[in-house]
Amino acid sequence: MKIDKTQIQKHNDKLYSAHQRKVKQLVNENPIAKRVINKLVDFQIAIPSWALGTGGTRFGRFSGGGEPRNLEEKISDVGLLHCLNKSSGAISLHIPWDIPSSTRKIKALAVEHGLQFDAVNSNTFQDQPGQKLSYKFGSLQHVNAKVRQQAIDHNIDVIKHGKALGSNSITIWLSDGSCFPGQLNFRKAFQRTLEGLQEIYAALPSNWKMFVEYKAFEPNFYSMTVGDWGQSYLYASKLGAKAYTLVDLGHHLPNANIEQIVSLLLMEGKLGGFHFNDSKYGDDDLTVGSINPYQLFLIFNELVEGMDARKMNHATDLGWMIDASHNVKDPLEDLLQSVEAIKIAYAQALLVNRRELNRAQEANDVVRAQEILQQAYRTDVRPLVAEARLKDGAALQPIQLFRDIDVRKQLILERGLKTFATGL
Ligand code: PSV
Ligand code: MN
Repeated sequence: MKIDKTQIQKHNDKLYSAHQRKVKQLVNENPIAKRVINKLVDFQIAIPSWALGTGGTRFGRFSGGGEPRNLEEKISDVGLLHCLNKSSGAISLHIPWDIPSSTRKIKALAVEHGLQFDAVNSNTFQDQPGQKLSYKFGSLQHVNAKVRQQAIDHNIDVIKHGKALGSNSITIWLSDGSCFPGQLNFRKAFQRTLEGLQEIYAALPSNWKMFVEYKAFEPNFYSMTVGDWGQSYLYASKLGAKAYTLVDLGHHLPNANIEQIVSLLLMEGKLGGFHFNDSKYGDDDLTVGSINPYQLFLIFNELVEGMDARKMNHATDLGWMIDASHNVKDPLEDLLQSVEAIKIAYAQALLVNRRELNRAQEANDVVRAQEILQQAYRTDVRPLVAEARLKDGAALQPIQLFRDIDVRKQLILERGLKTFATGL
């Protein structure tokens, strides 16, 4: 299915005058509002190929119908999102779930939808049909060198797929670790993992980045071999300049100060990018901004401050990706909400009066510092985000348009009610 430009136009016409009033007011009140709009136009967030179908828990999965059945349909779904919000111009693939049958055709399809290929992801957390050796006791950390080699070869293969598609980064998330005390020699597990990562690193094309993603627990519950940002940072530092830490917001223990982690990784030039989601208890993979939007804003506040300090390009110098799972919402609506939440947090962070905040910090004026942050956070920036979409030819209210033109119904008609997307 494709959305017609006239459908977007009609939708925007209906909402235009009310929208315009709100934008004008914001621009009058905020001298930098226009600059914020331009930055929002440039800011793209990659959609994970594995989040286009209904997610599940170990207790069940309740499919919503019309899910993409193959890579072509996944790209088409991201194309729909991008058409509605002009902010989802990239897709992140997971291998082997998304191996293209024809790289040439898949590339052409992506171009047709205005999409790029963001980081490719490897998978050594599951055994694939026909796979020789099992990852039950880990992959790169495994006591058996042949298992380690199999995992290394897989990652190098993922790089090859990514290279052919025009991607320029690989995200490596290892489920390696242990479930019980005594199961693992931590030092040996770390060293074996490092050696494996070094071999993969050696296969990186010169313009590529390697993102080392950490996670506190699950599927291993006693130790994870890349369990926190410190461990990821250790690997990334030992690997070299092309290796970075990837922060998945759900991969921390409760109450972790993620914004501080982000600030310091940025300072060290070792922050690679994000997997955005939100959580209440663990790796819940909920819609980013649905549980703790203030934390998301505080993360972006550190990002804007830290990236500006290093003169980085906000749009292109870090990997911006969503990693979520939708058990009860329509996946496409959830992704539209996710992208919106990220852009809202980014816009609010851009509005923070940095000079004043710095002055308040240097004067130990705690109250003033909080006022400055919350002044930005409590500004309703949604009209600015909508204006950026409008400028780019997208919809003023993407979810409303998605519902008005019955996108899901169309997808069910095209693909059927009982379809199954690969992923978790
Ligand atoms: C692991 O929980 C993770 O966050 C990694 O990024 C994986 O690649 C992804 O989820 C798989 O769903
Ligand atoms: Mn992740």
